[in-house]
Amino acid sequence: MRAGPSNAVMQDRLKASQGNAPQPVRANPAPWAAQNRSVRFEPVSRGALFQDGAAVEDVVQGQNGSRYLGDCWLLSALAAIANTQPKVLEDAITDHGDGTYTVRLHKQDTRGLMSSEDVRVEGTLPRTADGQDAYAQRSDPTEMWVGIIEKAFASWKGGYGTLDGGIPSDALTALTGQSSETVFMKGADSGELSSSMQEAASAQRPMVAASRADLSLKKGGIVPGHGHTILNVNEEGGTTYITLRDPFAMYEPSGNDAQDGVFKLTLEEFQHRFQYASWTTGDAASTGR
Ligand SMILES: [Ca+2]
Ligand SMILES: [Ca+2]
Repeated sequence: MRAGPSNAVMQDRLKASQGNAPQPVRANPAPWAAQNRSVRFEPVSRGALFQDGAAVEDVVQGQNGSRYLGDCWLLSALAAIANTQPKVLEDAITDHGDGTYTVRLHKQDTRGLMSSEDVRVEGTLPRTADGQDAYAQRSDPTEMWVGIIEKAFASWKGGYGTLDGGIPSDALTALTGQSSETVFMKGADSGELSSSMQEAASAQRPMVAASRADLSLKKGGIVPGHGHTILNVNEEGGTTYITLRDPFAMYEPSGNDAQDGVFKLTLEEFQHRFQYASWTTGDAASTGR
């Protein structure tokens, strides 16, 4: 079945034609390729795809040296889907029982037509020379889903290096098979923003956001040019709050309890510190051939 472009896609095109396209995000100035030399692939001892299902905390981006890969755009989207529609992640992966896995990934072309591709990968995961996880980290060393999906993306796009920088809504679409809507913070009406974001959150749509590529954000504890997960949007006493998570599971403004990357901003603070937010539109995938 074929479908025309959704309203969201047309809106995005309109915004793009006004010079307002989502900018790719990656949160590290160092080049990626030089850090890749020591990585090798190893089987996972007593590994399972999921331990207690897919959860936000399962997703941790690696930092420093050969552990780092700038795929915050992908990992923030994985945490967003785990937060709202974990079954989508469980359904996206097939375990063949022979040490290989297939991940179904979707792509939407400029006309809005969705197509899918099944990407089969071996169950070995990348490790650094000193025996640590490279790229996505495992909070539970036996839980593989994040590493398998990251590996399938790498295979799909042409290597881990191609994941170094990207657009979070592309990852949402790839995993859910749904088109996405992106709203830009600059000049947005805060009332409209508040209602559309609250609506998306209460509809359990996976939501992501990109911080501005402004180094001064660091002083306030926020990683600049970085994909974040939006965990919640709610209103208290007339003020709209956005709860966010840094996929490193670490960086946040002070006064936000445990240093786990989860923090809360008012909508006004969010508008100043972030470039754009995206969420799925909920349209069912229209899979082309
Ligand atoms: Ca889990
Ligand atoms: Ca926190």
